[in-house]
Amino acid sequence: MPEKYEPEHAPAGGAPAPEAPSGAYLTNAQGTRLYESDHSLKAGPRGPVLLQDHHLREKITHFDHERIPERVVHARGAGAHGVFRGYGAAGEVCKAAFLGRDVETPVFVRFSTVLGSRGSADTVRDTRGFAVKFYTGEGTFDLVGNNIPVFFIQDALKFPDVVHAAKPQPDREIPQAQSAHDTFWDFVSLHTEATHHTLWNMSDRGIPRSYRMMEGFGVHTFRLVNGAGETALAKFHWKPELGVHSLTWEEAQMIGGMDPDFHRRDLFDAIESGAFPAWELGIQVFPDTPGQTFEGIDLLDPTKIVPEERSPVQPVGRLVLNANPKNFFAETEQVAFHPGHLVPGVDITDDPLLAGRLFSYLDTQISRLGGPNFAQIPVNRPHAPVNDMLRDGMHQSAVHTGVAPYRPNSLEGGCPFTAGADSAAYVEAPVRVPAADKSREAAASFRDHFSQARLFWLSMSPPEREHIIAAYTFELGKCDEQAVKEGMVGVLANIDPGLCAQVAAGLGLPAAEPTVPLADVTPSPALSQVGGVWPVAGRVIGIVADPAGDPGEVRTVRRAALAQGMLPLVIAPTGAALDGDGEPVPVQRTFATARSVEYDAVVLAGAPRPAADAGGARDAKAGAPGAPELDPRVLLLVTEAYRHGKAIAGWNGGERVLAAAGIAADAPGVIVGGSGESVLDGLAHALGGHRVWERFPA
Ligand code: HDE
Repeated sequence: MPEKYEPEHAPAGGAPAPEAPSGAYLTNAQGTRLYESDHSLKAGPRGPVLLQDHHLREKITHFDHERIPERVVHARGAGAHGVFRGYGAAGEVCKAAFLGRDVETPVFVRFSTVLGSRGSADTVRDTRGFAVKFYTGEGTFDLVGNNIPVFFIQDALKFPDVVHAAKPQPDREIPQAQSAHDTFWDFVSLHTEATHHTLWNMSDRGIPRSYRMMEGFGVHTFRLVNGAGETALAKFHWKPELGVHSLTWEEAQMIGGMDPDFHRRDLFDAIESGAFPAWELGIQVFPDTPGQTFEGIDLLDPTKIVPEERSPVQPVGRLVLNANPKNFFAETEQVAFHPGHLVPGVDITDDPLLAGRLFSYLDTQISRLGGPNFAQIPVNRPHAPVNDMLRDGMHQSAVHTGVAPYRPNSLEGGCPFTAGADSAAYVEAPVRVPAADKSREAAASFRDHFSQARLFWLSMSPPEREHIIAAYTFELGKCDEQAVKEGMVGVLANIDPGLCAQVAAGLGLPAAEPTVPLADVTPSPALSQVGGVWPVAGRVIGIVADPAGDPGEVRTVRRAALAQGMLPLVIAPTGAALDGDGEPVPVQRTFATARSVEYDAVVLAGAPRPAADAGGARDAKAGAPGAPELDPRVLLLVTEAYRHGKAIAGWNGGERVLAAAGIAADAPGVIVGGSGESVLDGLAHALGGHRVWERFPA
């Protein structure tokens, strides 16, 4: 009989692992029931604790070992389960079964920041990880990508350098989770292949509004193989159905203080409330020519994109995240991705960055997850049957049978057998390796570090450019070393002299002259986030209610929001439900807990006066001479929302708040008067553009 290890699969939706505790009674780890778990075993109530208390020792010892090393990068993350459904549109270029028409594949996705520790804030300016584990019938496929389509470096050998430079400085371990410090800018100003990625970081892409509203990219060019064995080169893209949307820098900073878990909470709450985030998977396909270039763009260079206008992204399937993890540690923390987890139909290229990753991810799991058997952890178990000859090792949980975990063997009748390409074996594409002398050098095309940064800059709309200038000015302004700032100003001149001049002015430095000819590039409108119209389902709407007003109006607008799939949160002075005729309206936020940055749009369904009681604005006694007519926290909320370009509606008295905040009733993205339903329709219209861009630059 062949030896067989049949893993028990964690079904989609994250069913508990078979080992998860169950039963009515508390037991110790050996299953022995406990009669008491609040007091150590002592020699009398005031006597010494006895060493023989196994329950005490077991509980404390296990607790002492509850932590595992955090990921060296991407330590902070959030995960979710979902389903991927293929469209059957990729068959001509890729034989992978999971891309087949209506084939459904369970997935686990982990989003992350890169630089911060496990407990760091979500809304920092950083690249975001976008890692997807497809549990396909042909084995597990991991697409371990980012929300930025290019990378800082072209060669894996430089990865420790860029990470050491970007992580907190080694002497004082600050700053946490951000690049705004000398060592990062020192490195990227000298290592100019980072210019393109750094520009994306300084753009709005570096501060996403939500994991639900990010694009994802495989970054490297992959090689696809079809049923006839023909190959094509391809880049993977994830397109969010809600569109790409970002925070403003002020919002990001405010949220970092008021809700450091903002993105994690946003993802969890959206899934919990049934607003399932969804993406379309697409591929850009290029002929697999020996040069591995497309219209002059080197496809092996991970600092380069191929503009979508020159090679359209072809949709091949849809991902929906529909279940939250049951246990963060078991699933999100222990999930182990690897770019080398490939399935038949998807192969690698000679991108030197990818080569290093193929080594790194296996290696890192061994130290992080404590040994080589991490594939047996429920979230990592393939859903395809496993029949390997890997044996023993730390944390081995399989009971292997048989005597011949080796090949060839006769004792097990030669089993198990290898498969062929016709029976779904993974067969590497027989690609010719170029004959060349060994050397430590990059291809000449890799030396172009600025043309695509310029392409990105020229593709931005005016408000997006303002944001980029502000981001560089802020980050470089946080550096202490003058030489670092000057060096970076020099780099910016090679992207665009206007960008350079404005950042230099903000730093109080002279602008620099370009040191390379400025590339003549055609902008790519697809890179801009401004101008689209997106669904409003799943967007968060703050509804400010006046308990002294008519709760019926609040109820109407809340229902209208729910009917459009939005996530309405009612904000009132206290948590007491709004009572009146009909069903009471639940209150989710109080004026003490609400802050404008949590909402994508605000509805003022009344004009609440300051409440001197019940946790209201105690310093603003209602009715006192000179006291404000409106609750100052509502004024703050609406002023911020306006400044951040959010849609705002006011009726049922809410117009008065707008007037008091100095916001004109006919300002762009402001909706006044009408019924609860019509107000909501107006709001949805303005919200569909993500922000009221006419209000920028502020
Ligand atoms: Fe990673 N990267 N990386 N990376 N990476 C890790 O693997 C590494 C790179 C990415 O949610 C680590 O399991 C090297 C590019 C994501 O668990 C580690 C190089 C891209 C995640 C590692 C790169 C990524 C990681 C840390 C240069 C986008 C989080 C923990 C050769 C295409 C996955 C771990 C998760 C995580 C190494 C470059 C994406 C150390 C050596 C390019 C999304 O193995």
